[in-house]
Amino acid sequence: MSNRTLILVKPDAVKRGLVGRIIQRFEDKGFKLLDIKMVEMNREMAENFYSVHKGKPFFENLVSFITSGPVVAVIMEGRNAIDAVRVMIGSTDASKAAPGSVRGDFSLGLTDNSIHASDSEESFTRETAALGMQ
Ligand code: FUP
Repeated sequence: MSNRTLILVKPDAVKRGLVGRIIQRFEDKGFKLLDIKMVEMNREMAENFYSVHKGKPFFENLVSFITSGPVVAVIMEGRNAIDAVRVMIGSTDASKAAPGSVRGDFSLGLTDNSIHASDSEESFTRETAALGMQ
């Protein structure tokens, strides 16, 4: 049970002015923000961040989307953080995400699905390193 996780408010949500409302949900839930940074990811950062998806058919599209504008990266702390935050963000395909989840309430997309959250401690370590955080 890991007590820290990383979220990214993705370029679609930053462009739509949703940063505050999205981060508010995690503060409301009880998470403590440990670090927050606006980042314009370059191709190398994006490839490292999403290295587990290299070779998949959607990889190029994913890299081009995540580098299309600034993201807001937040490291937060709270009980069972990785699993709890995954529940709060909702299904990857936002068109199927439950109402009440971030994706369910703010997005319809699959690639442009408004938010990312680490799915394991290993991912958290890889992702924070790719962003130059920690
Ligand atoms: P998630 O952990 O919910 O963000 O989902 P995945 O790790 O499965 O996918 C990583 C990113 O790839 C997601 F943000 C959405 C994107 N993706 C696509 O664009 N097309 C697909 O077919 C699957 C995932």
